[in-house]
This record gives sequence, structure tokens and C-alpha cells, in this order.
Amino acid sequence: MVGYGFMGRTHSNAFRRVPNFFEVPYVVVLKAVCGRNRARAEAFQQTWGYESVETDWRRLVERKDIDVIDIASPNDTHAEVAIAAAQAGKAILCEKPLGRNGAESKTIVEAAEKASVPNMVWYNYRRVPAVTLAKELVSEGRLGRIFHYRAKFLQDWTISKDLPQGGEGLWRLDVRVAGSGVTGDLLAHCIDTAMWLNGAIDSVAAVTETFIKERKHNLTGKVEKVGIDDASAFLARFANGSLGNFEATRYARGHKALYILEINGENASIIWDLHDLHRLQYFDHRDEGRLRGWRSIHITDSDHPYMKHWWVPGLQIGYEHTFVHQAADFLRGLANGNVPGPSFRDGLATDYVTDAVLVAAKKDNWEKVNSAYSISRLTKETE
Ligand code: SOE
Repeated sequence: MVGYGFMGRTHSNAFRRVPNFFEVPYVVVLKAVCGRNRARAEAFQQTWGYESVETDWRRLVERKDIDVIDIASPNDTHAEVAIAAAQAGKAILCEKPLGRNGAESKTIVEAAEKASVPNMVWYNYRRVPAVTLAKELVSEGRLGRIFHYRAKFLQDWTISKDLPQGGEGLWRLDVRVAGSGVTGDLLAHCIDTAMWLNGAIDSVAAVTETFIKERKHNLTGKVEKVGIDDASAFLARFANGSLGNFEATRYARGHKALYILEINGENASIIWDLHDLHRLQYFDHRDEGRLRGWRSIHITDSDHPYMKHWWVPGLQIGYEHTFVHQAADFLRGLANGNVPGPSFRDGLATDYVTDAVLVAAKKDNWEKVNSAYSISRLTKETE
């Protein structure tokens, strides 16, 4: 395990829990956690039961007793570690986004494919049982032709202008480390799920904004220009002819992690909401007219994806279980030689979309509205 932050915890929890709930073909041994700060790494080792600690990822990657490298460190470390791990013949799991941009991710994909090592990106929301069920319903053709895909991911934790950028916990605000702001951090989730459910995205038109232009940098101590996007929205054309509408921000006061997606097809529609993650809203126009309406399906039954491994019908699971599901799928895939997605290639495809969003936003290709009749004038005329 490379990294001992938030994602190090979600992944470690997954590997500890997975053999308790899923029949997996390997014994998972937490061999080593690697982090620059030895004291922090040792504390993490104690909490999660790792056998040893490394403070240099190169040492970790060289170790002969390690088969799988899991990268849960900040985005600017992904490429270096993943490429070295591939060259050492390790299977690799990498936290999202795969790289800071498409060019960087491409080098990771090339290294992994050249070495033919199993690989996976932790786009965990694919494995919320309700989202996996949505995938099944779309694949079965129940929605018919798809017209619209809508998604948003809203947070509010960076609104204060006094919040510094950079360093532990705040590297997501430092463009050199993160690569981008909400586009690579939050929209990337929406894009991964969208392309999984609705196929490739062909083209985008976008707008981004950095509301707070300067912040103190935790590592240099100086006030520095903010290089990330605080908010990002884009319209998309999917290869299947449907239209997409995406938004992410860290400035939506009141929203902590509101990820919502909606798909409208000719026969049926689906809505899923992370705050109510165990429910899938489903409307089917082919239902008998008198009874037609939105169904709120409680995804807790044993015939729902992954649910037979947990409790009894009616009892819910949560966020951390999505990582357990991914760990289970990864281990089973390793054994049968077919690790399921999201692969590094899928991660690269998402990074190409986020690249396109950022380029489109920079082009600022806006059509000015005829301002002859402003709102105030219209109001006056109506009066
Ligand atoms: C950002 O706050 C963040 O932690 C993302 O980095 C995660 O990918 C997302 O799942 C929750 O929000």
C-alpha cells in the first residue's frame, strides 16, 4: 500500500474485510504500507495490521515478497510508482484519477500493457449495488434508446478564502500535485460511470471557474496563484447520439458529496443519488397506465448485485462496501486471468475526457446574447 491518507484507509479496509464476506481465491496478506513519514506509516501499520513499513516506494516495488502494489497516494505520484511497479511485474491498483492528465496516464497504460500486468483504477462508485443494477438494466436494453445522461457531484469544503493550498489533506487544491481541480477529482467519477453506463463521449463544450484566485501555499508559506478549477460544467455528445449534462463544484454550500446521476431512455428512466445510495429510482413507461410511476427500489435483496454477500434483505450497506466489492472482483479476476474494469485504459479514456473539458473551457467559445432587452428594461416595459 502506497499512501496512508483517506484512500489508504478505504483500500486497507477493503482488503481486510474482503475474505470475511466474499470467497476469494487468494489469502490477502497486508505485507507493507509505504509513506514518507515513518511515524505516520507506523501508526497506520498498527491500525490496519500491515506486516512492515517502508518510507521509500522504490524499496516497496523491489520487494520479492509483494505481488500487488496499491497506489493510494496523491495524483503526482501515480505515474512514477505505477510504471516502476509494472516494470517489476507487479499487479497494480491505482486510486483515481489514473494520472494528472491524459499524456501522463498514457505512459502508465503503456508500461502496464508492455509488462502485461493486471491493473485496475479505483472508480469505486461503479460498485455501489444500485449503480451496478443500473448497468444491468441499461445493458438489458430496458431503457431503450438513450436520449439524456445527467450527472452532478457537489461539495462545499473549499469555500473559505482562508483555506490554504498544498500539503497533506489539501494537495487537491494544488494544481501541480492534483493536475486539475474538480474536473479531475469529481467529474472524473461522473465521467467514468457515464461511459460505463452509456458508452464513449465524442465531444464536449465546457465552462470552468476558479472563484478564489490566490491562496497561501502550505509548503512554501507564500500566497500563490490557484491553478485548479473550483467549479466545472460541461455539455457532451455521446457516441450513441445522446446528450450529456455534467456539473461539479466545491462551492455548493450545504452539499458535502452529492453525486446524482439520471438517465432518460425512450422506455424508462433511472435516477441514483449517493446520499441515498441503497435506492434506485426507476420509471418504466411500459407499466400499466393506472399504476405507472417512479419506483424507489430498495437495493438490499439477495438478487441485487453484491447483496447476497452481506446481511439479510432490508439491511443496507454503505460507501466503504464499494471498495470491498472492487477488491473482491479484482482478486477473482486475478485468479481467472480476467480482471474486470475499470482498467488503466478506462482510466485513460476518462482522463482524455477531462482534458477535453479543460481545453474546451479555456477556449471560452461563448455566444454573446443580444442585450438590447435587458431584464430591467423588460421589467419596465411589462410594468
Ligand atoms: C474529494 O473530497 C473526494 O474525496 C474525492 O477525491 C473522492 O474521489 C470522492 O469519492 C469523494 O470526494
